[in-house]
Amino acid sequence: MLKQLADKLDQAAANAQSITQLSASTQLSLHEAYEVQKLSIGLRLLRGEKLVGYKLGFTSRAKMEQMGVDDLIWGRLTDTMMIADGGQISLSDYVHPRAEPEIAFRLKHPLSGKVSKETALAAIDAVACAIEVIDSRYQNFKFSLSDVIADNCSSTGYVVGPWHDADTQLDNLPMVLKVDGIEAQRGSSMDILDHPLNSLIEAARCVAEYGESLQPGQIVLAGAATAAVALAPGQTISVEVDGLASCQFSTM
Ligand code: OOG
Repeated sequence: MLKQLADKLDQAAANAQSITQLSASTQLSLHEAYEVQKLSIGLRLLRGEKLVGYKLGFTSRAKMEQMGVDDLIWGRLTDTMMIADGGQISLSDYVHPRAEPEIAFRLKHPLSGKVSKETALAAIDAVACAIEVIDSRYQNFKFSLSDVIADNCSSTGYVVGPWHDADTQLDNLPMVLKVDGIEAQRGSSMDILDHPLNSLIEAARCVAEYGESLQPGQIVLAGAATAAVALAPGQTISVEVDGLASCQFSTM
């Protein structure tokens, strides 16, 4: 049964077609929802995609309020989800995409389970500003917690800006998402679990609950600092974070 749900979500993502929420007909526990996510991403890996990291979701109040959900969630990132900084995406590949301003970590040491701030800091290779493109496979971008977990937490694409040294300070940095150069959302790195490093610590703990670990070379997206912005064709979306080089992409 979980395999069928994984197939359904994989097909919906591959064909950019929305489906009815799984919760309309099936009550999944959170554990089962993570199993569906794993099976569904497993299909992508079987087709040759590579696991390149993880993302956290609902790490800020703004996102929890926008989506009416209040629990931390995590999903998987694959290589084909990467959008080049300055690149262009075609909205025909998406159902109803939205963009969010984020912070990305690249790791140089493995991390798994309960780790201290010092251990997490020592595992960071580099940090960057990032934009996540989320796209729910569910009609009207509406879901329950188990629905969104099964749907890989709406992960679809991400842009990472130029990398900076691991010791770049990330306390309370203003973060702005612009559409065509005009501010659309403003937040602070502090809006992400009080500090984005806490997202990395949470990511290590969350994946370990499911027998996985963060690996050297992998990327972790810390979660959006603000609500997400719906995309339309012909836009340029940029994210500016004080002290970090910015990144952007455009839509067609
Ligand atoms: C779920 C993904 C949330 C974030 O950064 O909070 C997320 C969604 O809103 O569709 O990526």
